[in-house]
Amino acid sequence: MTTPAQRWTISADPSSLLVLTNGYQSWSESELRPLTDTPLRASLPWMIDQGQDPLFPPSGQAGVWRSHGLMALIRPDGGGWVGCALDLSRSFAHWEARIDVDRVQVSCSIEGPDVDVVWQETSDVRDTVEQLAAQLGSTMGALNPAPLRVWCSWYSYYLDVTFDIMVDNARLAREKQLPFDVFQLDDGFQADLGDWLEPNPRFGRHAKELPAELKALGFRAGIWIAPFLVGPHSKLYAAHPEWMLQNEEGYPLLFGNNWGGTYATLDTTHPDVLTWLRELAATIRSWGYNYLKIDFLYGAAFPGVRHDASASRAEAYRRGLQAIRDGFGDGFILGCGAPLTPSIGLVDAMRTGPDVAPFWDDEARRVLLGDGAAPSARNALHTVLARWYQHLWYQNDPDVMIARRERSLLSDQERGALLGMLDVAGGLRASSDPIAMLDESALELLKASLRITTPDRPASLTERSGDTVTHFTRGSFNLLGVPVQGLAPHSFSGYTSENSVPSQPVELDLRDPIHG
Ligand code: 9PG
Repeated sequence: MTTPAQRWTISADPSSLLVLTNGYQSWSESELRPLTDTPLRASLPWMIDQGQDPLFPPSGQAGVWRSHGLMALIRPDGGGWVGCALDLSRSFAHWEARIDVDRVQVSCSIEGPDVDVVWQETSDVRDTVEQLAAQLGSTMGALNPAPLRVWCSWYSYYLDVTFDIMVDNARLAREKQLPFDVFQLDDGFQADLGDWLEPNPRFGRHAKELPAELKALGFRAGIWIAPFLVGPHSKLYAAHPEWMLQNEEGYPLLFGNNWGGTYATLDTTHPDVLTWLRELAATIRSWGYNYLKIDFLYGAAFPGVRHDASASRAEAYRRGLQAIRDGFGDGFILGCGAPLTPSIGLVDAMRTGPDVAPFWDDEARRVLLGDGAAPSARNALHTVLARWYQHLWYQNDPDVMIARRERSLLSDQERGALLGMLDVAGGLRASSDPIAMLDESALELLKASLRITTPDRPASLTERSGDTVTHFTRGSFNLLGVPVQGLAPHSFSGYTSENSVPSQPVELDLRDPIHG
């Protein structure tokens, strides 16, 4: 199904160029690097399964850079070249830039039905990236609903969330007049992956009882599922092994590594699977939820043997996503762990980076094991900032602010960098902080992070204090471990601990966010 690659040769000194890459799915590393650098390549197979495209992972070789959908090369004057595919609803576009002695070989191969691709020289890479991203977004019918402010249970309570924790936090948020729109229950309420409608005794009650409590407090009810994943010990797996993506031997393919082991994924080219997904989303909607975070979506595009062997991976994925959209109707859908480009037009919002965590960096996993998709504040900033233009594809979800000082290793500067990330990315606002844990100054910081802003643009792509886009019109990030031009390590110039609000927050008029 892959057509022969298109190729271009760039006659420019490779050591003078930067490359802007876009990773495959929400968590995959995206960056702005000297072309001569070496990309990280994860050393454990499950990290590639879970954080990369196994059919087109980072090269791990000096001077060989891969990118999904869109890629740019940048000269010292800010001009350069931008490549973008123009319709990615049924195909993946695999870009590669490769140093060839004193020039650069660029290629784009399309996996799936052939599509038009542009590779364009420009005097301003920033403008051209935005123009081509806008063109792709409009061809694919990108959705642009009002951004929402979400409290999500994951980043404080993880799998130990309970019904009472949700209601207690919602009640306190109301008492303290915190401006959240949605209270979203994350992973932990379900019996197993796939057995979403059955409660986990640890949660205390059934998730269908929660929306009434949240609505009574004036919040929209949100919930998380990983709709394509199936646990190997689940009832769904036992009942329908033929619904799973298969390996070459005709058995369900088990891959990844989370929740203590591997998992299977649904084959979204199977008609009965699509009916089941549609009904799952409709059932959750009928419980009173109108905000749905769908996670680990890359499962439906994982390489394997499918019922409809003629479907490309992107096509198979989009059929599954369409079934969920059909079942959930006009409710708000947030994609996560999702192949980015085939989601455009079907999701309201998209996670555009790895998970934020209450610490700056996990150097062992990132540097020694080569996994740039690992949860950490640094990895979230790194990837989100390199995707500044993706608000043209959906509402960006740069992930949570962590305002609390307890149960967190983040410094004030690092909290400021997270606040700056939310400010420049625009889009959704989210927090998981236990409300009772927040003192006055943490509450102020949380409120500052809940202010909706318009997405910012880079001030420069050639000046950098880190291996991503760091210089924006509203301020600069220093992601390095040393001060740069008076800017402290791990900080944002628009926010410091002495100056507790962002320098130029741009507040939007929120349209009525309650639709459905
Ligand atoms: C629930 C969580 C939250 C979170 C999602 C996703 O590769 N990893 O180690 C890895 C860990 C956690 C993770 C994704 C990847 O989190 O992004 O918001 O919903 O699932 O299980």
